[in-house]
Amino acid sequence: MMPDPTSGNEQPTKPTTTTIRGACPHDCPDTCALLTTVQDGVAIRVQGNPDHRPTDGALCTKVSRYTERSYHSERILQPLKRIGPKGSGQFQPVTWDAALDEIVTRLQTIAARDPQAILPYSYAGTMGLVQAEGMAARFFHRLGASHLERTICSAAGGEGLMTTLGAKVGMKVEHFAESQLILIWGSNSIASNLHFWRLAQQAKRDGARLVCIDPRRTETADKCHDHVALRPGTDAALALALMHELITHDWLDHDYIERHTLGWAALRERALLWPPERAADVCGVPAQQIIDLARAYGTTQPAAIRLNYGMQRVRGGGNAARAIACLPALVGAWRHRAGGLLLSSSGHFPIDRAALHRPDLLAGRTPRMINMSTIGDDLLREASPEFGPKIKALIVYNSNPVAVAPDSGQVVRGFEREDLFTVVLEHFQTDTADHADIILPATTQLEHWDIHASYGHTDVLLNRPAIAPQGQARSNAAIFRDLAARMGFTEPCFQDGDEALCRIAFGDRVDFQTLLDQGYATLPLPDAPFAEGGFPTPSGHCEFASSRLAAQGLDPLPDHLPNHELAGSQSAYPLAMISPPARNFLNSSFVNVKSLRDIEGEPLLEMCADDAAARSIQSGEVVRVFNSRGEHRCKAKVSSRARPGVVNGLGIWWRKLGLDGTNVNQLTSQRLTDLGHGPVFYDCLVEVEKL
Ligand SMILES: Nc1nc2c(c(=O)[nH]1)N[C@H]1C(S)=C(S)[C@@H](COP(=O)(O)OP(=O)(O)OC[C@H]3O[C@@H](n4cnc5c(=O)[nH]c(N)nc54)[C@H](O)[C@@H]3O)O[C@H]1N2
Ligand SMILES: Nc1nc2c(c(=O)[nH]1)N[C@H]1C(S)=C(S)[C@@H](COP(=O)(O)OP(=O)(O)OC[C@H]3O[C@@H](n4cnc5c(=O)[nH]c(N)nc54)[C@H](O)[C@@H]3O)O[C@H]1N2
Ligand SMILES: [Mo]
Repeated sequence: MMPDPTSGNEQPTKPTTTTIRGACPHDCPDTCALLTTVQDGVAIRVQGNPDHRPTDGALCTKVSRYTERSYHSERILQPLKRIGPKGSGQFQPVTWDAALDEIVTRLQTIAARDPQAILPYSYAGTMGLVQAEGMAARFFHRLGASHLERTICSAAGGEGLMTTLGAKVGMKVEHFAESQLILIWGSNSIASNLHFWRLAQQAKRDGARLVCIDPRRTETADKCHDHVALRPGTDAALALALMHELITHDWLDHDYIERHTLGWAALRERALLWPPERAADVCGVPAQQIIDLARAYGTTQPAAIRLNYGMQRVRGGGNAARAIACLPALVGAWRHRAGGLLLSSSGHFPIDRAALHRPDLLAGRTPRMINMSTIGDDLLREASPEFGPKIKALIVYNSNPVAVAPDSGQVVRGFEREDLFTVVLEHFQTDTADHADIILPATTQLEHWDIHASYGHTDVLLNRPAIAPQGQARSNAAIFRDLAARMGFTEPCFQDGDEALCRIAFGDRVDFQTLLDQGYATLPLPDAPFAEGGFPTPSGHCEFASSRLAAQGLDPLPDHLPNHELAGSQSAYPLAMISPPARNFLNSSFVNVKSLRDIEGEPLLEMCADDAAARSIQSGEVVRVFNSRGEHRCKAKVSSRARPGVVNGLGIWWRKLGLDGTNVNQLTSQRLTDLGHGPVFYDCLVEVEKL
């Protein structure tokens, strides 16, 4: 649907030129407001909206190239049907009717025996509430398909935060500009949270101290005053040692602790087990650095923590987030609007999920849950009473699991199953699409309606289509509407159009006219949400000790849980590998945009000089990175960005663009985190050798 030219959204600059307000769809905390310039029906430029405060007129390099992605010569513009073996990438065009008919016939046959043999697989290719699960959830609920447990990104940290603070809420991002001390913890903000970084720089200019806590010396670490280069998976030990120092020096806000926290005596006892020397051993950093950091945190106000998900992709990720989330209450940082912590702001948004997703269509059924982070094993599982039916059909949208899910050797074996019917809704022929039986062409953000919450700021954004759908592309919501009609689902909710779904997402909790008029709407929220306590936990306090966890037989207090795969002199795989995001990619999106791929170059493994020398490896040489799960070949880069004992393989490359048709996930494991059933991408031991 094209925008209504009478709506007032367009500002004609030349007779044929319009500017359309939209939202960046990508999985990033910044959720930018976009202005797309359209000339004669062609989008010629995408810019950040200067009126939208969090965006402030600036976009990252990737998204400023969004037109290059949308008009890419390799866009899938018509439905395709597989003609070669699975994974070969050989397809031929078919009509929409033929594609949809085949899908419906296959799904109906499978559903007649047990609809739970059908599994949706989706994540955050678009974060839009409509093109993500808007119509899809309705479709799969009505069908009675298996539920997907969407854990792949933030489940452990999210669960940790919810346990301690009560919800995925925290500081307003704009107030970081006024902080005097900012801990940038598990976040390469310059790469993955650029608009926060601008605020941190403003604080720095006004005298704030910036501390980066990250195993990798990132470009963000380069620009902070201090860098704590701890071993992956040791953040809880660091947080407990910080508490130890706060306690022994009495840098505590006793009044805040007394009135607004729960479980202080027990936490105090736990923290006193963690003198800095003990944590220094575990974290692999000097004890003095921990002592200095504690002094800074204990004696500077306002002090703010920008926590990000990089620290929770390890066995103890949930506990680490819990421990860190205790810190602001101990020093009373929440009293100030520029103090406290932000991991995610997503819990602030009043999304009407019942109206949007219509769980009532389940009609009392409770389908089994399949964890997206163990898709490799689960695709290969036979039917059993515990597991339920074998997975017979997979509908993938907004995700590229063959590249991004852990243990990809196993994932590929699953996707190669000849008896698995796989449909992939995509823009491009990704590693996952290569394994489809049918590929359906999806619209991009320039071509469809959507509405967005954010996990980094607190504004709702509306995305209007700027151009007509390219080729025969249809929006995800339209595709699920078409499928529903052919399946014979007659409930009126399957008639809702994309714009109507935008209105349903928040109902009257957000003023839709404001969204139409300015493209965004700011949620009315207090500046310092917990200045007077009032945490959204069951007790209303910041819960150092959690009775909910105790009731599940878990430790009520946060603790340091060592990695599943802990480096030790006896291990055949002595190096810890982390695989954080590359700056110019967004997970595996944009890897095929040539101008961005040219900046990133090729898949590389960063190693420190000592680890490289011990293996006679020099920069530019091809290495074999391996463990018991598989091997991945790429070039080595000897770099001070890697700390001793840790190698960094920046992600997430398309497998087919790698030297040997693999990427880093060939090495990662399907084990899960302590809380939230999340993946442990950065809890992964490897060995490296020269080829
Ligand atoms: N350019 C770009 N931006 C992105 C993404 C992208 O792929 N590219 N991904 C998006 C996604 S999906 C998400 S979830 C968000 C957040 O994305 P995150 O994946 O959290 O991304 P980063 O902010 O880069 O944080 C990862 C940082 O954590 C560090 N790290 C790894 N292990 C540990 C550890 O054990 N402890 C600590 N303290 N640090 C550790 C890594 O070295 C890295 O610098 O960003 C989004 N933004
Ligand atoms: N080794 C390692 N692996 C990781 C991570 C890591 O740090 N290290 N990070 C993990 C994290 S945090 C995340 S969030 C996941 C991300 O994993 P995914 O959510 O799978 O993200 P992408 O790889 O960006 O794939 C999204 C796909 O959706 C498609 N897409 C975008 N918009 C639309 C649309 O409107 N319609 C349709 N049909 N398709 C669309 C894009 O073309 C793209 O191929 O990866 C995880 N994997
Ligand atoms: Mo993510």
